[in-house]
Amino acid sequence: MDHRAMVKLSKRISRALRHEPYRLGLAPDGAGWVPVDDLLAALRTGRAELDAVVAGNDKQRFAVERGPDGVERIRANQGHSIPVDLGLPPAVPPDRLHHGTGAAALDSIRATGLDRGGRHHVHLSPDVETARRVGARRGGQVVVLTVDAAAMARDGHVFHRSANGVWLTDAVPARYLVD
Ligand code: HQG
Repeated sequence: MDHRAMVKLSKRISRALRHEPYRLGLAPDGAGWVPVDDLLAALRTGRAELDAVVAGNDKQRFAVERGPDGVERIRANQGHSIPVDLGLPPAVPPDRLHHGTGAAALDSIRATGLDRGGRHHVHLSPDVETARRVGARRGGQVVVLTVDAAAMARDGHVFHRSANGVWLTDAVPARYLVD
């Protein structure tokens, strides 16, 4: 499979597992897991293609494992809009985390802080480079914000670290944005 085909399939899998499994006739369990065979059938794709996307994914978006019933299953590591409980334990974040966004959102973010929008959490990156890449998806000028995660944690905000190193929290009030 060439790179373009991998990206395309990765997007289809993301959409299926994070946003619209029900439209495809898939029934994720409470933690977002779907039997691999069900996903292959729903997307009309092959196992080799799926394995290539899971292994070659730039961001490790998906996890594949054998469930307690012996059936192989897959889920997205984060980014859902459907209700799922990923079961991630609270974790102590690094002192500083970063969030990349477009310049157009800056005034609003400075006024109301970062909100989770259509997802379950605000997504924060451990390093500036990753945050810059996330922000670049918006087009236009990229802004990388720094979050005082140490202060947030001290004040009782809960963080989780997803399986691919993205830091998740419910919201970032504006006062924790550091210049
Ligand atoms: C912005 C991708 C105005 C926020 C990425 C962002 C990431 C506000 C957008 C992951 C705001 C939401 C998540 C406020 C937040 N006013 N704008 N108060 N608060 N925003 O896509 O963090 O490829 O839901 O800055 O790489 O961009 O899907 O979040 O621009 O890891 O695996 O509202 O999604 O990963 O956009 O990206 P998103 P995100 P995947």
